Amino acid sequence: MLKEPKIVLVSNRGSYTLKEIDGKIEAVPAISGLVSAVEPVLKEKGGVWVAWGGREAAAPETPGVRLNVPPENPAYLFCEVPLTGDEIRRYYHGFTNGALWPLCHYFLEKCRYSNSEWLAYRQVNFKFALAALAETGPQDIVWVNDYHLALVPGIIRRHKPGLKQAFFWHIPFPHYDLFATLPWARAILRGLLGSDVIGFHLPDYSYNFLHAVNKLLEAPVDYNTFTIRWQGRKIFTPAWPMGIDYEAFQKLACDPKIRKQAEELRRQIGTERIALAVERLDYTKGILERLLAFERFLEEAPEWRGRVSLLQIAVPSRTAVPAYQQLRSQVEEAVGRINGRFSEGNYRPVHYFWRGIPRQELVSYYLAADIMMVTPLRDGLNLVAKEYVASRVDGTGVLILSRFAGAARDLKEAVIINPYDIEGTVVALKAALAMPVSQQKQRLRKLQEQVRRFDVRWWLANFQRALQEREVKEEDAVRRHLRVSSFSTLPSTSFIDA
Ligand code: GDG
Repeated sequence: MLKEPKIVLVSNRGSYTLKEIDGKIEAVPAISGLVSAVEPVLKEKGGVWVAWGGREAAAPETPGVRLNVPPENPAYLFCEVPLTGDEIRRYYHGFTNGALWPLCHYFLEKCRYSNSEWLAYRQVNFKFALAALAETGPQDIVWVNDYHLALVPGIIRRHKPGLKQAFFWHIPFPHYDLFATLPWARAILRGLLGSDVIGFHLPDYSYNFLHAVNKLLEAPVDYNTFTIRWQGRKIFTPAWPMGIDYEAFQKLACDPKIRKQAEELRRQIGTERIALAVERLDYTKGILERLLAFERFLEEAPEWRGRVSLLQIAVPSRTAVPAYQQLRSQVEEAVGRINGRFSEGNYRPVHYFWRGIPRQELVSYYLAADIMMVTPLRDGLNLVAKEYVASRVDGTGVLILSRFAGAARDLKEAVIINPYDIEGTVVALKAALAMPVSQQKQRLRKLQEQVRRFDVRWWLANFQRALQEREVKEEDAVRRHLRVSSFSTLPSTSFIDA
């Protein structure tokens, strides 16, 4: 009997951060949208997660650790790709966060194109691909995630041409004009085309990708079926916005302990209304623009002074990259200025935290917030917006959402704003504060329906189906070729229950 194919998940960071304490490796669970989305699948089905553990290796040839995780109840293998300090600097802080990230978010002026960083990106992609290949049997499925590892599918395809591969690009894919500024744009595209399925959050990102492939590689593309013909293969580039575990957020939001925490938080803040913002401290997230809008709002609406606070959680991120250090100073200066101008007695207009908080606590923040401000200048999707919607079990609350967040395409009942338009954001904030409960409930019902329907299971099932369909076609071809009469000896590709 043939075994069920194993999933080999490949991503820059994985489900664990590794720490060496007194010569012993300790695996600390990592927090990210990707972990919450895909770890349950690996826990259920087993498999391998190939990722950098977040620590610095002494030498390029340092072997990575292989750990059965979760430690208390092992279900899958965590396979570390060790990176040296120099690789971290040039591949991670350099090419991925100093070139690809700003480019894909339309911050061309922040892009630094360096040949040495590109070479490190290539070298590290090789490392990941080789680590994945070492774990992969001929029937297994490789699933690569995100822009850090765009070259991995191409490398794997060269070594094992028959392997089934999926890729998901979590950030925007920019317009061709912008993407073409990258000196290595063609190599990135060729790398991605090693995959059979390349998923994006939005049709616009797929179109941009198809357009770039067509113009830069002169490959035939079909905008109607989201397909590319490349080296004798047909590649599918669908738009599947990532979902969240809706039920899990609802369950947490009903937990009496978390509800009590939310009440406590409201009591501590002490204002009649609370607006909340939660994100990594990143220049794409529009934190500074939001603070400017809040400041303008307090200037224009003195009747709200003392009655509404903004709770800003800024999770430290990419702290070694100068643009992030600069942003932190600007944000903290703005917070200081606003609080200096408008604090009175116990009233503090902005409560600012430069730290991450545990997930359960995060849900208590969602519960405490009358208004959620998700106002990025550009964002591939944005899971926080969906998490807020899912957590509002009493049906109230207002989501203010940037039109430049991918999530705005489906979350139409949110109050949609342009974060570059400070005055417009002030108007939206006033409207949110004045919105009757009946209208809040009406909007939230529709939002919740959307987030519930297109949840993380829907997202994962799409990949399963796409890879299965491809296999059915291949099975047909194999049958015709070998003239065998039964499918029973051919493997199935199920990797998650739909
Ligand atoms: C990239 C794309 C795309 C945040 N703060 C805390 C915390 N979080 C969790 C949230 C959410 C996740 O991190 C953040 O996801 P986002 O989607 O909001 O943003 P990015 O980190 O930029 O993610 C983005 C995403 O990939 C998925 O494809 O949507 O567009 O940029 O799940 O809950 N979690 C905890 N404490 C925090 O302080 N526990």
